[in-house]
Amino acid sequence: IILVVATRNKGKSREIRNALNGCPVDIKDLNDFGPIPEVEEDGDTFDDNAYKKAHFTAKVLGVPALADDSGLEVEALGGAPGVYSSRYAGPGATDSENNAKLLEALRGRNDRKARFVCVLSLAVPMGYALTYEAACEGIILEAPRGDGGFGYDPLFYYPPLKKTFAEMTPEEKFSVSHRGKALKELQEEFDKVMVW
Ligand code: ITT
Repeated sequence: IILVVATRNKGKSREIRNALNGCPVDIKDLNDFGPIPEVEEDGDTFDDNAYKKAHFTAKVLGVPALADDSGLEVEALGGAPGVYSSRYAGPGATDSENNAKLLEALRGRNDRKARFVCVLSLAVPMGYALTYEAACEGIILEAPRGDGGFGYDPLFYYPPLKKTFAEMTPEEKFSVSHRGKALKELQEEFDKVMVW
């Protein structure tokens, strides 16, 4: 069976591939295919966008697709950047531009609570989609720490492990992150319905 991870984000794709490593499915992502139409991520919620990406990809490629829509919600910024996390500093922004913009937005603020949210949507061609959602709470630091992970990881400090996501090993991040938790829910359901 082929499962396409409906993403072009290499950090996400790596984490999802690692998690599904034991499943006997042939995992691909959008970078493994030639040019295919882009889905417009214009939903107001992670849920809407995850569903759109999964459905669109399953339909266009004719194979099951797993989409991840995720982002960072900062309490003092009213939940921003939220669904705009990947383009917080503008269309095509790099991770470091987004991180710089976040530090600027929080400059001088003491309330630095934030949470990462991940919604996974699993769709088959012409079928319904299953959805899994999870979050992880932390604090936005005043300067980056660590060089693992991707996106906002160097700024996201997770108090229980006293590390940023970028200072964790991939296994540590998986055990506590929004994506790790959502993937575990998905895997439990796989285990109930699939006979490998
Ligand atoms: P695809 O739509 O192709 O999957 P994308 O990066 O545009 O890629 P999203 O719209 O879901 O995906 O945006 C997610 C953004 O949220 C991502 O680019 C990061 O900036 C941030 N993000 C999500 N999960 C993260 C994580 O585990 N660590 C750090 N940043 C994360």
